[in-house]
Amino acid sequence: MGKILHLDLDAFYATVEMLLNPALRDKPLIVAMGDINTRGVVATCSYEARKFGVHSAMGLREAKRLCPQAIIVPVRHKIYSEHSARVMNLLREMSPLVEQVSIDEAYLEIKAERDGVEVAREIQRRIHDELRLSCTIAVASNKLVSKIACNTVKPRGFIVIANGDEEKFLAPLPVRKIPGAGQVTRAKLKTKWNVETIGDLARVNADELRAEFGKHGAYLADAARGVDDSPIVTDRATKSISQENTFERDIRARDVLEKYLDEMSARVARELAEEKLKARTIVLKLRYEDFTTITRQVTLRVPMADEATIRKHARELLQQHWDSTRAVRLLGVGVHNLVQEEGTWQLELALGEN
Ligand code: TTP
Ligand code: MG
Repeated sequence: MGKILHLDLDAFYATVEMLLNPALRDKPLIVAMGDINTRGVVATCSYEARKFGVHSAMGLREAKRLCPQAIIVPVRHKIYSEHSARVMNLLREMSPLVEQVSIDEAYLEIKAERDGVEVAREIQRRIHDELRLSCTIAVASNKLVSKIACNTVKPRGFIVIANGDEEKFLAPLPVRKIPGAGQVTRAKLKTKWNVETIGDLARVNADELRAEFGKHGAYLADAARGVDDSPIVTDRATKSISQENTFERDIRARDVLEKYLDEMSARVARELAEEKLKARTIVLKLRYEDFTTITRQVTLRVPMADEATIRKHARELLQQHWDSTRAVRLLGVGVHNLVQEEGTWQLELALGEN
C-alpha cells in the first residue's frame, strides 16, 4: 500500500524573512498585513513570538502588548510565492503525484514500490539543505490522517502513522482537529453525545450521526475512524493536453489535414505516456479561414493513452464535423478527462467545453 505525505512549512512567511535577513533569526518576528504600526494584523509570526501567545490573525496592538520586543516587518507576497514555487518544484521532483493545497502546504502520494517514509525524510532534508526552509511532514495511509498528524508535531516535526493505527492515533485528539468539524457541529456533538475527543466521536453510532448531520455525519463517522479515500488531485490532472497547428496557407485537402492530425495525435499520446496519464475525452479543434472556430469531442467509456485510438477518433471527428467546402486555418487535437494510469485513484474530473 502506498503512502500519503502531508507537508506544511513552518512559520512560512517569517522563515523566509529570516532567510533573507539573518539578523532576524531566532528572534520573535511578526510578519504584518496592513499598517505595521497599529491597525495591522499578524499574518504569521516566528515560533519565538508564539511563545508569548502571538498568533495569525491577531491584531497588532494585541500582539505588541503580548510581546513588546517583537520585530515587525510587512508582508512581501511576491517573495513568498517564489519560495513556495521552489518547494513545490522540489516536491514534484520527488513524486509526480503532488497536490498543492495552499502557499505552504501540499500532499504527495508515494506508491507502494517506494519506501514512503524514506522519501519523506529525504524531502525534509532537501528542503532544509537546498532551500534553507523548515517543514513538518506526516506520513500516513490517507490525506485526512496525514493532515491531522502534521499539526500535532510542528515545527520541524516528522511523524509516521502506521497502517492500522489511524483510529488509535486520532482517539485522544480533540474533535476540532477534524477538518470541517466547526463550532456548530462541535456544540451539537457535545450536547447530544458528550463528544470531546475524536475517540468519543468514533463511539457514536454512524447511523445516528447520519440522521443528525446528513452527508456530513457520514464524513464525521469515517473521519473519527481515520477512514478517508479522497484522491490526490494533481495540477496536471486538472489540465488537458493538446497540440495545434496554424497553417501558413489555409488547407482544403483532406489528406493533408489527416497527416497533421496523425502527427499531433502521436505527440499527445507521447505526452500522456510521459505524465503517466490516460484520457477519456478526445477533442478536435478546427478554425476556418474566416476565423470561426469549432471544437468537437468524443468521450469514451474507458480511459486510454494510445496513439492509434486518439488518431482514429480525431479522424472520425474531422470526417463528421469538417465542412469541407471551407478551408482550414488551424487544426488541433487534445485530450481531457485525465486519470492517473493504473493508480488506485481515478480522477474523474468533469472538464471541458461542451
Ligand atoms: P500556515 O501554514 O497556517 O502558518 P505558518 O506556516 O506561518 O506556521 P505553521 O505552519 O508553522 O503553523 O500559513 C502559511 C502562511 O500563510 C503563513 O506563513 C502566513 C499566511 N497566513 C496569513 O497570511 N494569514 C493567516 O491567517 C494564516 C493562518 C496564514
Ligand atoms: Mg505553515
